[in-house]
Amino acid sequence: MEKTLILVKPDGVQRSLIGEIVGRFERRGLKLIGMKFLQMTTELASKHYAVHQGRPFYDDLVAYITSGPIVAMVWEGNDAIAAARATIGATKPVDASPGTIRGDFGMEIGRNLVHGSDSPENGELEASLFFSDEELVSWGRDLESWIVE
Ligand code: DAT
Ligand code: MG
Repeated sequence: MEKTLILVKPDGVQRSLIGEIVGRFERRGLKLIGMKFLQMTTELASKHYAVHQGRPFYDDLVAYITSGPIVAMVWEGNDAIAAARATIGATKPVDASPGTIRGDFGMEIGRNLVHGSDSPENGELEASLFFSDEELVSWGRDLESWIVE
């Protein structure tokens, strides 16, 4: 089963959009298996954004993601990565379709509200940066058969 790490970034928390954002993944049919509220350290941010080290926007990206508390979540499902990224929308909010989180609430790439993993491998890796195995909960959802064939 695929896992995706979803972050409500500091702008999402500051703008009181936690519930709105969480609700979109929940209503989509993804299954929540881990959730916490925290402020990222520079050390955690440098691991999470390791692939972007050296890019011109890297310092601003780390400053932004560590600037206030975030909500970190792991959501599970068949095709969880693709489903979550479609719900989030394009990286640049101006290019994101209305109906997506970034398309409905965002204006700038440096304030794009949400993170979602981009591959099953990175989903596992990123989940392990934020959650221990014990913090991820395996549970049976009673309405599963109404979401998954
Ligand atoms: P995504 O968050 O859609 O997976 P990404 O992994 O390419 O996008 O980049 C991570 C974050 O870095 C992205 O959410 C915003 C920032 N970023 C990416 N490209 C950027 C750019 N050209 N200028 C400024 N910030 C950028
Ligand atoms: Mg990415």
